[in-house]
Amino acid sequence: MRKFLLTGTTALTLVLAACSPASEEKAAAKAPTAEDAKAFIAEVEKEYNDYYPYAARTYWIQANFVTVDSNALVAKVSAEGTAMAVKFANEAKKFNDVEVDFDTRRKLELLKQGITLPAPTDEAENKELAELTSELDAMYATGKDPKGRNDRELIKLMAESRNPDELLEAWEGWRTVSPPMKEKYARMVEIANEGARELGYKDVGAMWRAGYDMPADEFRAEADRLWEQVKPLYTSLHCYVRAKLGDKYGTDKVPQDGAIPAHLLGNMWAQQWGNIYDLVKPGDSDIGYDLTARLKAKDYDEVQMVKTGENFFSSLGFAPLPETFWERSLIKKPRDREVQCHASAWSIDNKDDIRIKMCTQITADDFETIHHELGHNYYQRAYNDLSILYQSGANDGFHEAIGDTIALSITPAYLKQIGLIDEVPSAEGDIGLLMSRALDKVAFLPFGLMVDQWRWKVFNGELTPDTYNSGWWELREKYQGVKAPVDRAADAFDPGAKYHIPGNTPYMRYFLAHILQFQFHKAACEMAGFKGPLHRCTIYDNKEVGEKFNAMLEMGQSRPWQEALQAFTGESEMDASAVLEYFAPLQKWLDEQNEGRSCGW
Ligand code: X8Z
Ligand code: ZN
Repeated sequence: MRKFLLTGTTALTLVLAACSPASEEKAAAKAPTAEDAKAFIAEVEKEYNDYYPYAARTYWIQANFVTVDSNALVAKVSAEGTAMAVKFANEAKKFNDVEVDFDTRRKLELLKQGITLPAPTDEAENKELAELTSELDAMYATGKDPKGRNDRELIKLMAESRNPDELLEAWEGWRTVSPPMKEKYARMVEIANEGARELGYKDVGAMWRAGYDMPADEFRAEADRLWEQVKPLYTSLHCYVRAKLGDKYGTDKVPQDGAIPAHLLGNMWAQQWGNIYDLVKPGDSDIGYDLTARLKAKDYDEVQMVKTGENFFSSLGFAPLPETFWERSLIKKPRDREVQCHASAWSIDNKDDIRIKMCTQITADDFETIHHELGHNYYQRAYNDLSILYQSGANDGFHEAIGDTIALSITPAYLKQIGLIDEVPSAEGDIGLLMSRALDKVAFLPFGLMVDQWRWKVFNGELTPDTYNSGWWELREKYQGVKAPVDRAADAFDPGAKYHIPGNTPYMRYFLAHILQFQFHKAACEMAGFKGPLHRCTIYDNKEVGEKFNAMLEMGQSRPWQEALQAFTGESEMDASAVLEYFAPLQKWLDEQNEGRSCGW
């Protein structure tokens, strides 16, 4: 999801007024008051309300038609927005010592930390930054491997092929798009860091960590704490999967005491492993259906997949998507032009003009991604009456967790209810069911964590262009136990081959979301009075749960996230216990399977 909020606007009435000699004199004569702060916020809100739809439309056009012209327009809009946001952040600082009401204080604080890539006040550098980010984004969107294949084709190959040579070729091929990004990326880091320092942060990473309603240093520890909770589960899964891959490809290719080569896990980035379920499925406990095959057998097309997602939200009591969603979304890859295929959800006018953009394929993966994206849209619509400064997730992990929470309710019972499968498999298939979920959700956790561990080191200077790539692989190995299948060339820039790096989307949100969605799911199932294992619970058709869910969504970012969490779950801390409870039967089974193996890497 692209976030426009807090990236600025062009009409700088307020700031111009504040910079005129007359008002400077006034300011010197009179300390700012609570009323001044309120007036400032009101003006900011007005400016952002004007800027937002204009910026959103420009970004939308670029993502749907990636051309030299649309890139140039985005660079301009983005420079305008950043300049505005930086000015507002600096203005907000003037009220640091003024006693103001809760909302004014919260909004002032949000203005100070809500910029993903701040620019220095120097106009030329701001322009350069905007051009760099727009170019990087387009380089990813239009990237092709030496055989002319785009990311979508290569992602499909990585999911389906079991030929290690073919997999390696695709893996290496996609990574040829990123070396030319490296220099631009390094310059981008330099400028954005300068911007962060002007705003009083050590670097951009420190600024990102400041956005969690707790001291920035505590947030780092919070992420580590959550990881420690789930690490044993991940290690068991890794051990089992490595053994199975050893059986399939040979232990010479997959040594049983080290990291797993990254091209064998069914995913271009080895971030979710669900596509190799067939290689690792528990022989005596299979799910009994293949959702991709079922979608195809039932002749689902792209739009019907989205309608099915909408139907789930409707069953919880959410109003149907507006007609304009269907008219304006991009649901199918166009044949004749370059688009940014990485899925995203948009709110164009902060009201009802919500849309998704994804090059949908008829697969179980994309069926889930549709729910993910719709979760963003329903969140955006739920908080659309709030101040524009509050139109965001309670924290960014919440925004990423909403649709995923719904997708956890895609259980066999639900699939039967909507006619996608004929029989609900018996409890004997539960280990298979859990395995399939764990391959996506548990395998993701260390990846979700390491991406921003890498970026934090890039922003604080611990990693430099010379060590960008080796630093990336050190973290991949440390957290994921995954390694590059071949030595990487000196100019390689493998992080750039992952959308969120050239796209500059912070990634810790996905790690948090993978914890939060289980916490939400568990709370929802308790609310629904469900008795039984969490992986069999679906909240489909439960209006009471839907109402409580909506109440949390309506809060947007107006309160600290701890309160939003409390409102829905009764807990005020993020906690991975629900992940452990959900996968407890699998953990037990994995430990039995792993007996005699030496796990870890
Ligand atoms: O980027 C996404 C979403 C859009 S916010 C499709 N995700 C991350 C990724 O693809 O790397 C969802 C899961 C993690
Ligand atoms: Zn998302």
